[in-house]
Amino acid sequence: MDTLKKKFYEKSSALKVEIKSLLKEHSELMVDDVNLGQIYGGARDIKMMVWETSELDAMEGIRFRNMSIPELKAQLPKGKDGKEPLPEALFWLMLVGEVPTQAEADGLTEEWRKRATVPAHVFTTLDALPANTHAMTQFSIAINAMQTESIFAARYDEGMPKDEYWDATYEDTMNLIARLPQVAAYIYRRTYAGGNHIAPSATEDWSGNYAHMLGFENEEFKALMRLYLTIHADHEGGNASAHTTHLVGSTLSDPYLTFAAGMNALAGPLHGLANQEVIKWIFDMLDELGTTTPSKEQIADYVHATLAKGQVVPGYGHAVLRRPDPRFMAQMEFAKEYIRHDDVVEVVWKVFDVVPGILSSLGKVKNPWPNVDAHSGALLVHYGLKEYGYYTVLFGVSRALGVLAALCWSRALGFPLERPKSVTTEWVKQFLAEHKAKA
Ligand code: NMX
Ligand code: MLT
Repeated sequence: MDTLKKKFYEKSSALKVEIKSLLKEHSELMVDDVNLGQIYGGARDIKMMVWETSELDAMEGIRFRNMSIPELKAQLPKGKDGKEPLPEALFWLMLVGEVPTQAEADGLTEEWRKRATVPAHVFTTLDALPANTHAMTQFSIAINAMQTESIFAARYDEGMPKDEYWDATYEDTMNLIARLPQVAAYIYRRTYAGGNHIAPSATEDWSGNYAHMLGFENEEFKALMRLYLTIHADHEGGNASAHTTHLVGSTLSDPYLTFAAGMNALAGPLHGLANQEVIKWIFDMLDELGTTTPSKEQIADYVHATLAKGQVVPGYGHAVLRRPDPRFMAQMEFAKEYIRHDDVVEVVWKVFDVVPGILSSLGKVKNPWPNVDAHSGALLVHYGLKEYGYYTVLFGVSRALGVLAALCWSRALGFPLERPKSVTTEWVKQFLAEHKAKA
C-alpha cells in the first residue's frame, strides 16, 4: 500500500471509531434551527453534512484543513517556480490533514504520472461531438466516458464488502485526477487549436503538464496554473459542485459518475461558469465603449445598465462570504507580482473599485464584494488563454481535488445515503395555521 493510502486508511479508521462513539452519546443534540426563509431560500447556513477537507468562514474565507490561502502559499511544497504551491501538496493535505514534505508531494506527482493513461475511447467519444459543444459539456461527457475504468463499479459488481469501499474509491480518485489534465487539454486543443494535440510531458508536475498540453510553455503561466489549481480546489461542502458530488456519491455511484454530476453543477452561471461570464461581460463592455481603458465613470454606467436589464454583475456576490474573497485577493497579488501592466487586469481592478458601492446601494445584495471568478479570466487572457468558453474546465480540474478527497472521506467514514426532507407550500400553510392557533 502506498504511503498516502496507508496514512489515509489509518486516519480515517481512527476518525470512524471516534465519530461512532460521539454519536452514541450525542446524536440527539441540537446543532441548528431552521426557519421558513431558509427552506425557501436555498438552505443557506443550515448545517446538514460533514465535510472534512475544508471549511468556509464568511469573513475570513476558505481554510483547507485549517490553513488559509496565505498559509498554503507559505507552507506547502512548491513547484519549480519556487513560489506557488503544488496542488498535489494540497490534495495530500486535504486527504490526510498533514502538510507533505517536498519529497512526498513530488512522489504524488510521479504516482499521478504513472496513472495518467486515458483510454482511447474517451478521445473517440469527444471527437464525435460537434466542435461547438460547450467545453463543460465535453468535460462532463468525457468523465462519464472514462467510467468504463471504474474500479469501484467493477468491484461493487463482484460483491465488494462495505469496508472496502474506501479502497476502491481511493483508487478511482487517484486515476481520475491523474487523467483529468490530458482530457481537459484535449478538449481545449480540439475546440480551439484545430485538433493539434500535444503529448504529455514526462518531467512536468501535474499543473505544468496541464499547461504544456494546453500549449502554454511560459513558466509564469505554469506558476499561475499551480496557484489557480490550488485555490479553486475546495470551498467546504455546501457549494453546488461539492454538494452535488456529495449527494450523488452517497448513492454509491462510482467516483466517475459522481464527479461528472458535480461538474454539471459547476457549469451553471451562478456557480463556476461565472468565470467565463465575467470576462465576456468585460469584453462586451470594452467593445461597447470602444476602449480598453475605460474610466470608473464609464464602468459605473455599464454596471447600472447591466442591472437595469435585470442581470447580475458576474463575479460579485456570494452565498456565504461577506468580504472580498481571499481567492480574488491571491490572484490580485499574483498579478501585482508578475504583471507590470495589462489593460484587462487594470479593468478588473477598476471594477473592484466601482461595483461594491453600487451593489451595496441596491440594499438587497448581501455581499457586494468580488468572488474568485472576478479575477481569474484577466490573468488567463494576459498569458494568451483568451477562449473564455473554456475557463470553467480549469475550475473543474481543480475542484476534482477537493470533492474527490472528500468523497474518499465519505466512503471511509461510511456516510449513508443523503435524503433530506422536503415540504409543500400546502404543508407550510397548515404549519402556519397551527402555529397561529397555538400563539
Ligand atoms: N449582481 C446583481 N445582483 C446580485 C448580485 C450581483 N452580483 N449578487 C446578488 N444579487 C441579488 C440577487 O440576485 C438577489 O436578488 P433578488 O432578491 O432580486 O432575487 C439579491 O441580490 C439577494 O441575493 P444574495 O442573498 O445576496 O445572494 P445569493 O446568496 O442568493 O446568491 C450568488 C449568491 C453568487 C448566486 C449571487 O451573488 C450572484 O448571482 N452573483 C453573480 C454570479 C457569480 O458571480 N457567481 C459565482 C459565485 C462563485 N462561484 O464560483 O461559484
Ligand atoms: C465555490 O468555490 O464553490 C464558490 O465560491 C461557491 C460557494 O462556495 O458557494
